[in-house]
Amino acid sequence: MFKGVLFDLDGVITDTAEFHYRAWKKLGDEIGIPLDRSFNEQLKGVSREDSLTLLLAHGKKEEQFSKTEFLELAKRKNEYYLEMIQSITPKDVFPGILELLKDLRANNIKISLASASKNGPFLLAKMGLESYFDAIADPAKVANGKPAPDIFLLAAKEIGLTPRDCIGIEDAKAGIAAIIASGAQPIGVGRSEDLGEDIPIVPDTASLTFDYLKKTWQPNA
Ligand code: UVW
Repeated sequence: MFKGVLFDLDGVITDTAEFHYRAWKKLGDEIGIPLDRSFNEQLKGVSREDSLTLLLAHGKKEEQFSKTEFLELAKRKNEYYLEMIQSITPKDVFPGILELLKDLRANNIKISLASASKNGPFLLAKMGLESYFDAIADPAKVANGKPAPDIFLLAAKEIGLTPRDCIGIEDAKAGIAAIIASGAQPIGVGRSEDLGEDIPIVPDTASLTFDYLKKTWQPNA
């Protein structure tokens, strides 16, 4: 039986993935790099700075901004995003997530946050979910962002477990790659076309029940 669950946040616990998209789109429009939802798939789960690097490369404008301007653009995007997430409340927690967190706690399964977002603690507080989490891995402490495994390795370590004893839950391609690289067992939320044909996928979080997690767990994997 698994001993821990490592949660991504954006797009798994609540719909912040949509706010990230809108904030990047607003910034992109301002600097002449239109972005659509298909390109946005590449930014999902990826850190703010790495997302901006991808966006500038997408618009072939990587040479156009100095380091200072790059940091200003990243800050501007975060300001747009922060404005959008002020209104988040416990009502915005995705269906099934609160029940899953409660069931995991009732069964002594450790819970850790493995999000690339520096806004993770703020969002968990807004949704009233802080007390369910045994740990929040600090993305500032890891050298490499998703798809590297670092944040999942740290999230497992913070709850005193090895990733092999954990399930990781993600809605993004880079995140699934990071879970697999860490040695944890992945569950994807979304479409197999986006996330991979060879892993357990649920179409939405309502299907993420404790029973489903137990069913997908492969003891000797
Ligand atoms: C991500 O976009 C993942 O991070 P942040 O919320 O820190 O910008």
